[in-house]
Amino acid sequence: MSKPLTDHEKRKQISVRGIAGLGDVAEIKKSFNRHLHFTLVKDRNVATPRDYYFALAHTVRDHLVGRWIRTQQYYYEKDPKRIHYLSLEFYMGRTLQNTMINLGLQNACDEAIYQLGLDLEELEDIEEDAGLGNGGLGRLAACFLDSMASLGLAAYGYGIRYEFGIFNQKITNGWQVEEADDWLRYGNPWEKARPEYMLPVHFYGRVEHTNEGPKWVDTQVVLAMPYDTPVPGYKNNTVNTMRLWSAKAPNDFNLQEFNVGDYIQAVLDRNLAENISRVLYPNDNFFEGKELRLKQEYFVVAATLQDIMRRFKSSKFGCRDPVRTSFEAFPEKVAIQLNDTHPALAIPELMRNLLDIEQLDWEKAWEITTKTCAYTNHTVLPEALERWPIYMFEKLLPRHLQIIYEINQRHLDRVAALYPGDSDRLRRMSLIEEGNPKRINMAHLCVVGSHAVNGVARIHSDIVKTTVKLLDFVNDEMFIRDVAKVKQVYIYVVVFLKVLKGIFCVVLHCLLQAAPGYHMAKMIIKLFTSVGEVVNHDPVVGDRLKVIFLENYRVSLAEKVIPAADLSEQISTAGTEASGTGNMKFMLNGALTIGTMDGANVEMAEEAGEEHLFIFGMRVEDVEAMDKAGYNASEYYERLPELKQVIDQISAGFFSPKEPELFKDIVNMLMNHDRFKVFADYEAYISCQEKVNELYRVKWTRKVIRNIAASGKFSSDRTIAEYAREIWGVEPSDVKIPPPNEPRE
Ligand code: D6G
Repeated sequence: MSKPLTDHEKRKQISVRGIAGLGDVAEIKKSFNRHLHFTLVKDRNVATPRDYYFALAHTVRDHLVGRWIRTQQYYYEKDPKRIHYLSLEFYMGRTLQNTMINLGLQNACDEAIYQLGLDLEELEDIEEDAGLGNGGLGRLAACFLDSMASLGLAAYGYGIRYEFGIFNQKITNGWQVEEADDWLRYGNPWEKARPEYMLPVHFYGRVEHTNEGPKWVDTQVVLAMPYDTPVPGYKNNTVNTMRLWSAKAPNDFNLQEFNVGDYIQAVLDRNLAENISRVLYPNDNFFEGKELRLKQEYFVVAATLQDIMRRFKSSKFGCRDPVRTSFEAFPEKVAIQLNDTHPALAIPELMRNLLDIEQLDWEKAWEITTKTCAYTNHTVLPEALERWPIYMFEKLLPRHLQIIYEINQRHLDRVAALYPGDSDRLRRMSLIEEGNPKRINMAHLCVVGSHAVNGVARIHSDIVKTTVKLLDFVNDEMFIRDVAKVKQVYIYVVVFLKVLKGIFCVVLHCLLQAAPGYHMAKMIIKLFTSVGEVVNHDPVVGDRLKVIFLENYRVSLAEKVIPAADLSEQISTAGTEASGTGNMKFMLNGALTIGTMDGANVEMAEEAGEEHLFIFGMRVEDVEAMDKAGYNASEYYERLPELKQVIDQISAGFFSPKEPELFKDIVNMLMNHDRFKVFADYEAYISCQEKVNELYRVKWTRKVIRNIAASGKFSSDRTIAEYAREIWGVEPSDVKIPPPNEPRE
């Protein structure tokens, strides 16, 4: 019997990475050893695996630097329209492998590391995930940065450099326990701190009315320190920048009039200011309404807009002549894309800059603002919509509140002129919601302040247009006369560059990460693991069926799980999932989908043919009809003996014998107030699963091939090309960056 191949040999055989030049290999080895010595200050006797990872990361990073500097120089020379993607989340995952692939270095690194007696995959596994996101919204932002660079767009990602990203999930006795994600503990070789570009961000204070107009005074200042991460395109020499802001207290923080003499306390209090960028809120699709979160949202927006305006002013089209400041060309040179309402304050902040600092009149400032900003809506679930209490703005952002009031007044004047006497319409369309407390509806602010609004899947765009309160704006021709606001720009999916593994396993798509404190989600995880305990120890099925909860789901785990999956469960009640992102990733990687006609499943079925997916359950119209007629869970419980048995078992403690009442909240929710109406889809789901069973291994692989072949639409490159043309008005690859070391034009 021949010796099994090592991982390195297998990778060489697959040879998907091309042939490494000997010169490249020798250069990488040399650079690796140099970094181990000079950067890590270690020799091979004492170096740890992490030292080797860092030495390799620095080696690969060196290959980015020339291209990065050159790309940025080109942007100043050619002055293309710059695209700014503002997001409170960038779920980047790991960087090393992606960088090697995009620079065409993977084969050479693999060989060099092998010759050094080390293993590339082992080193790759040491890298911490940059977990600066909760899920789909943050991963979307990460994929978009990738695609914008690959398509040669002059793009920037702007966000927050959270010191702690999404928590690490541990499962203890079947329960979720959160641990802090100290991802920067060992340093981050991919980022470059830029203290020289630090900017002030103001909070609190009051508005003073002067002869030159309103002035925001007596504010507290926090500094925003940028950290730049390179974003390489795929083999095109483009390296864009993701700029993440970190909060720093000014050196005189708390040392002025209030704290004279209490130097130690003042230094300790610096933490209060620096807490702004301390931690990512682990809320996916949920609005918590905390003041610290509002500070985060303004912090990123205020720093980013100063940066954008500084670049515009230094551009050819901007205002190099400080006397004849012209912002006419601003929307032709600057696009700002708002990833959900989280950075919505960009709208009043741009207005404030143009009105109070640049001294433009309202009409001009408003025209520039709306032509510059575009908004992507991510959900129609009411609990996720950001509605900030007015009192928080009064205290934290008093000038912005005035501007929002003015935007609202002008907006309602237009509505009133169009629909005289329709006070109910005025109430519905207002940016300010009456009530106790009064609130600002950030989605309304975004729709009114943007030239384009899109959902993340076609069905979602349609739902945003037709059922949400936003309907009032977007269906009104008068309000969309400038630009067609709602466009059907669909979501993306990242192509994970992983070879399909020949493993056949059914991954139960229940990779939940419950936000801490979110009681029901935690209970569901506990139920899941409890069912696993019973099933996995069952004498009959225990060896044939395993229920496994994959702990700490994250980008790097998804890269392994998704290509290994056979069946992808996308089973949201129709109309509730905006798009989904896992659905497309599974499809691209050869899993078949069992799902409802919801989110991107609709377009997946359209591309592959509905017969090649396993579609079941209510359609949006059925759900709407049921909403009108009323949903009664007991009807299904009484009519379907199998369902009744499942619920009775959960209620009676079959899965929690020591604590029979443990899951009573879940049962109560399902029986009495389940707004997702899951029992209504139960029967269809079970019979569809039977179809899945019949087909498994018979005509399965043929369907897999059809699905993969039909999945091209769900590449983020396709989505970004559409955003570029339809929202930002730019052509992909307008700017071509020459290879490094080539003489400049
Ligand atoms: C990145 C790359 C670096 C560049 C810097 C500032 O760190 O080469 O000089 O960004 O770029 P601007 O923010 O001035 O465009």
